[in-house]
Amino acid sequence: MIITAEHIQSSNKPQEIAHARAFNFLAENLDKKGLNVDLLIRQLQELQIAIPSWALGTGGTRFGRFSGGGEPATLIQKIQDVGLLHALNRSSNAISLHIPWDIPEDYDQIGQAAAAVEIGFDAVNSNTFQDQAQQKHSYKFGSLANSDEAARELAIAHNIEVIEIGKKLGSKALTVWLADGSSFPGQQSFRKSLQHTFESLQKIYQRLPSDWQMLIEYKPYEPYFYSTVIPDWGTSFLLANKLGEKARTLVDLGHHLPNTNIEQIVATLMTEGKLGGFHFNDSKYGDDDLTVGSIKPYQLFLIFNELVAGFSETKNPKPAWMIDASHNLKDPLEDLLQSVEAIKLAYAQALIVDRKALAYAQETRDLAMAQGLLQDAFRTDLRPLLQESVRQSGGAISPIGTYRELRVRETLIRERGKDSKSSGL
Ligand code: AOS
Ligand code: ZN
Ligand code: ZN
Ligand code: ZN
Repeated sequence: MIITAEHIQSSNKPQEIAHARAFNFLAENLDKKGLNVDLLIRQLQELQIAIPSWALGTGGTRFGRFSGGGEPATLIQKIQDVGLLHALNRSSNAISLHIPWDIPEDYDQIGQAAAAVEIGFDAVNSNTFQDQAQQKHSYKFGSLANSDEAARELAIAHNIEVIEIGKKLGSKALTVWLADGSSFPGQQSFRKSLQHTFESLQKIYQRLPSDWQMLIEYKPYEPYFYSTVIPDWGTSFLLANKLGEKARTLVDLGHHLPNTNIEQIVATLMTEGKLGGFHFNDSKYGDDDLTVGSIKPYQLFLIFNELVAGFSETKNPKPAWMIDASHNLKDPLEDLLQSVEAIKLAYAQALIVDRKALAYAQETRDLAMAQGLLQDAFRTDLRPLLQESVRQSGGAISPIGTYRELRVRETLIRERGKDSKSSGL
């Protein structure tokens, strides 16, 4: 299934008059506030969010899995699915692969499939949280942190192999998430496991090309429930600092204990130039991996508020923008369209914050004004601006509407079958 420019145009056509009315009204108001609408549109167009290969199929819980059908069963099909998203929203021009779930067989063929739908390859993810068939040493008690040197060496070799795969695809980053940890007090030495983790990461870091980054995730619990070796941003930051310039922290929004102030973490990391990337998702309780913006859109806005401030006030390089989600109930492609839209809306809201007035309110300790300035931006309905930016890029005014109108899922089920199964968790 391919979505063409003609498909998009004919789907946009009946919406154009109403859209133009809403956009012009908004643009006039933004203009009156002294905002440059054309610049906002360009900034929105430039924000591209990578799609995780593992979120294109139906996720499961430990209780069951209910596929919606038409899942991409091969890497090429996953690339094509991201191509469908990108054709609709012009905002998802890259895929993030997980190895060994997505090992390419024929690199030329994979490269061509990606080029055909105008997408590239974002960070490659290593997987040392599962044992593969015939694996010599188990990761049951850890990978880079394992007390067994042979298991550590295997995990190091795997990460180096992932870098090699990424190099052939044009990726520029390796994301490391470790499940390593313990479920019972006394099970392992905190200090030894952290030291092993550092030394293992160092060996991987030595093999990182000069224009690559190593992105280090943190997570307080799960799959183990007493400790993890990299439980929080502080530990990730510590490792990144010790490793060197190319290592940075990756913030997965679901990897925090309840009520953690994530926007403050973002601000601190940016000040130190160590914010490497994001795994966007949303959650109510833990690593729920729900649609971005579905539970805490204000938090998402506050995070973007720090990001936008950090872009001009710190030297932090542009972070890698990725989604990390799991779809148990919704159509994965619809869910991803909603997630990308939520991210871009939060970005747009942060872009219209009156930063001069906010700085003045902070200096003069005008608390009501400071809060009001943020909420004024958050409560401005910027959807027509986002729609206009996508429309001008050749995308759909209502991506999900067009997706449904074109009967994309039905077509994918027809092409791939009801029971096709995507690799992943
Ligand atoms: C796991 O909780 C992390 O979020 C990782 O990013 C992981 O690699 C990804 O979720 C795929 O399972
Ligand atoms: Zn993640
Ligand atoms: Zn996670
Ligand atoms: Zn998650």
